[in-house]
Amino acid sequence: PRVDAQYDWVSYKNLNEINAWLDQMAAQYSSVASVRNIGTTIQGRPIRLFKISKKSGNRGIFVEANIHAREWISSATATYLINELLTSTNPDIVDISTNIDWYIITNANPDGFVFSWDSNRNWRKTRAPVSALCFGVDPNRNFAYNWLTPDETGSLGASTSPCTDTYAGPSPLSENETRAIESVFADNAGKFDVFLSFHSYGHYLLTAWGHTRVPPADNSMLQTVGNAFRTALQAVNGINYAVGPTNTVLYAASGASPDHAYGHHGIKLAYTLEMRGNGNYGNYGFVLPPQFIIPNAQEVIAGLVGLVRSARTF
Ligand code: ING
Ligand code: ZN
Repeated sequence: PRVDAQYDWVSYKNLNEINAWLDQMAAQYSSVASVRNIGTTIQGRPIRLFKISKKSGNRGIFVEANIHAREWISSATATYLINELLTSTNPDIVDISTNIDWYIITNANPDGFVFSWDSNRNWRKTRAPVSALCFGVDPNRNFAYNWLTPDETGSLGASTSPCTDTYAGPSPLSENETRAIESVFADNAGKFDVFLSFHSYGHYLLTAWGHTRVPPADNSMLQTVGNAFRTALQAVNGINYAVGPTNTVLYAASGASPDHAYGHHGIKLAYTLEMRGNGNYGNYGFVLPPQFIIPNAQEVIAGLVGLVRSARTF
């Protein structure tokens, strides 16, 4: 099958367009790429994992994007990354696509994403009915490792109130979306050296921990590898990402996926990327104009090349 000439990174694509494109790419590159369902949302939509493996025996990088519905740049960057990994002839990209297996969830929260297109552009959570009047669990507060655990200052960074934007859910991994991601960790134990959670916005590369201010055991490695990402990203368009532990650099948050990847599954190089949406390049927040999709993706991918290069020294 021919890749749809309509698909580009000039405009944001809706869920149907993204899914059709993932199908086309998996078909066109079927010797190295595949897409499969890892779960189903409460509204019946598939949660999909795109996998790229060009060589047997590779270790892997796991990317989760758009777990927060309104952060559209995160899935646009994930599809751009897939396209680069499958089509680029740049030696740095060929290296990371050939010698690393990539597991990429472009849309970790499909129900919320559709709601953000059709009803409320500022929607963050899932669309699970959670009380008489409210919808949505914050999937990035629903992971199991130190779920709903306060930090040293007493800050939870999550809520027990169903109507708030950081509602942690009734129990750890209560949601289909978080269980789907958990199944990828569980089914591929020992496979991943790096876990990346794509968000916007703020120009941050955030490390463990979110749930405590105590630095993680691997803090110096996380910082060194993160600084390599920052340097490589900044070289492209000049943006300067801040690198450091989530709780001290940004804010307290328990039940987020990187804490779970690191604390529960032992994936040391677990990071949150907060991409464009503020600063010198315009204070757009979550509604980043589409002409910034390509520059954002290009600088993030350059950052990832730097991150991989540094990670290989450990
Ligand atoms: N920011 C992240 C959030 O979930 C974060 C920040 C990352 C918190 C990792 C905890 C752990 O709130 C956005 N923009 O969603
Ligand atoms: Zn987010």
